[in-house]
Amino acid sequence: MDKINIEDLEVYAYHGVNPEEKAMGQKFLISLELSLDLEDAGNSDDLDKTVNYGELCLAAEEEFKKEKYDLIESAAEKLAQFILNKYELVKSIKVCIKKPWAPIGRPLRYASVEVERGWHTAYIALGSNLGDKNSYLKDAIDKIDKLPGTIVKKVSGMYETKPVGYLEQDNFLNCVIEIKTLYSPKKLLEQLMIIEQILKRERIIKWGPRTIDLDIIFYDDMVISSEELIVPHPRMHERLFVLKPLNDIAPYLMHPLLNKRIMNIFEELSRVSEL
Ligand code: PH2
Ligand code: MG
Ligand code: MG
Repeated sequence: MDKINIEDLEVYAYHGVNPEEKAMGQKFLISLELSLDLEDAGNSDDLDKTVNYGELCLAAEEEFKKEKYDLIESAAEKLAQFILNKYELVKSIKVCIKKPWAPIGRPLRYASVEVERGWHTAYIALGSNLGDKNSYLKDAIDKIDKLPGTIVKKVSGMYETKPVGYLEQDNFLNCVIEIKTLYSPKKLLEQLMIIEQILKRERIIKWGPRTIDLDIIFYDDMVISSEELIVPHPRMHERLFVLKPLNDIAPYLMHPLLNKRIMNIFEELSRVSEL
């Protein structure tokens, strides 16, 4: 991917654990590596098709001085999020913060941190079979879109489906959304669980009635097998209530473990079962 680099932009700011650092301030050096596609800008010679590095430096400096953090980790994290949110063209960014006057009582060239952050694409399956199902789904989508650093890009149709697994319960309403997010898989899961709590999800019976269920189906083409989270969702390929809405918005998407496209997995399962 193409890059725009800023090296060692000098900014006077007030980050530090020691009270003197917050009172007196000190010099910081900010380096930025933006990953974005520069081909259109290069061929058209049009500043609107790229990021103006002059404006970028001024905006980064203003953002960096806005707060006083204890840690340069926090300053780097916030700066990365700020730039990714401000410049739509930027796919990912490395932020390096150097502290050449770090007050450790020993001479050093600098202490520094570097973080790399970027946009990810995730698919979330939503289901509801209690109360006003339609408005639970709409509310959940709205709350996901309002999460910081998260944008709902596509929403499938809403499908009424028969319960799968535990059968003695009302029909479900299901849909799938595509999002762009800055959250890691673990943080995204945490945020989705908070939204489930806000929408009064109670976990009583496994696979039983729920006002809202939010499941991460895919996260980029990542394969995750941790205790809290399994991605791709381990049962998605057996469930028409996921595949049908997913096929609306991402028919050509590849399942990274089955090595098949959604349209083919959907078609094969449709032939042997009904929604
Ligand atoms: N979710 C389940 C179990 N069974 N059946 C349908 N039709 N829709 C669901 O969303 C669903 C289900 C566990 O999450
Ligand atoms: Mg589920
Ligand atoms: Mg769930």
